[in-house]
Amino acid sequence: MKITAARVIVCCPGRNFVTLKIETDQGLTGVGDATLNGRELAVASYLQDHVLPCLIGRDPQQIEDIWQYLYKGAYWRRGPVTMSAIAAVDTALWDIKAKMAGMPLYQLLGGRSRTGVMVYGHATGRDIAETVDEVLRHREEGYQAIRAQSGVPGLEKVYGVSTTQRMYEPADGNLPNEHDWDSAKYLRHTPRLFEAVREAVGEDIHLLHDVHHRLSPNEAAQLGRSLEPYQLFWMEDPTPADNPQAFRLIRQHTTTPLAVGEVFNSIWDCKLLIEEQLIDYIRATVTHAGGITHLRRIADLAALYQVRTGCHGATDLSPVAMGAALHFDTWVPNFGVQEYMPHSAQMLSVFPHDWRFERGMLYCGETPGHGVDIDEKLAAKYPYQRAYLPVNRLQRDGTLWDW
Ligand code: GCO
Ligand code: MG
Repeated sequence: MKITAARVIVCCPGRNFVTLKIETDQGLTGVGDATLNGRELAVASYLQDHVLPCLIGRDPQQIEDIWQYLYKGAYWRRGPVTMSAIAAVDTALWDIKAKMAGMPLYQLLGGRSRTGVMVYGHATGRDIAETVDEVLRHREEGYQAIRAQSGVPGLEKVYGVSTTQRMYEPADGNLPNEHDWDSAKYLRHTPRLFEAVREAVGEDIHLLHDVHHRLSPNEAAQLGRSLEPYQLFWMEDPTPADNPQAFRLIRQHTTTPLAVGEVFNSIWDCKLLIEEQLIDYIRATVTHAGGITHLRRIADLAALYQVRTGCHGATDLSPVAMGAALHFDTWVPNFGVQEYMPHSAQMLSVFPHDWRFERGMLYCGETPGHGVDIDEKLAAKYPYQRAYLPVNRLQRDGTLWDW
């Protein structure tokens, strides 16, 4: 069996997606997601200019060898651009292999470990009252796990809160928008938010919160402690994880569970956090962490230390990523939760898929492969549009801060 063609498709049905499609001499095709929000064309070029010429003629069944070839062979290892490109190839090859076997991907990985995938939805509001309403609306829709974010009094624009629409889209500018930040205001406000949310929603719903890398380790420890009465499922990215040792301090002071890893692209980013049991959930994804082949290694390492998965699932990961993630989640023994930020109908129309949402759970389909394709004709109607993630500055003096 041989790879006969491979194409990178960049489209913008409401937001940018980079998709790789691989074709074989036996007529089977596979797709993978390579979207790196705000830096999409870098991955498209990495694939187009450097990876695809090496793929033509190779046997698509040799997934492991191709993974090693692209990883070790480039000499320049790791990094989000490289690992997203490798991920797209890997995901497309697993799709092809599962189609060859006539099986849904989760069967090839080792079979079903659960009936469905618990997801968490996003409840966001401009203030506490709005967030409480959104949490209750999610509960009505059947969600068992809900992430709560709200505007912070005195701050113009904060992470996760859209001022104009209900759906929040992180890449919101044709040049980077500027947000403002004040850790003290946020630290005062957030326990109040969770007090109100917990009071309204009761004890049975899992509550999550994303700090988006904005606190110092000491501040993160304070926040974790002040949220303990509200029994969070997790507190996400409380401080940047560039220096994983920083989590030792947080861990010493709070039992609020921690989730980290949406920006990780390699097992080496995760290693210390997992081995020292400094986190409870690892958020690496199929798309940014080297595909199914590499994410599986991360999950297996995590399992040794009772760390569970909580794959990133924002809208900047395409429906292809969601399809692959759901097969992974259906199999992985140490599953925790899957993020679910629904794509718009327009986005979904470009990616025919067989997964479905029902009362707080996502279910992968049973069609061979990972169950997601791309409608290339439709995709061609939505050309790339430049879009950036925002930057964040301290309100006090404009110092550039973590976003
Ligand atoms: C999340 C994330 C996202 C990211 C986005 C960046 O927890 O869902 O933090 O909202 O900001 O994916 O591209
Ligand atoms: Mg996050």
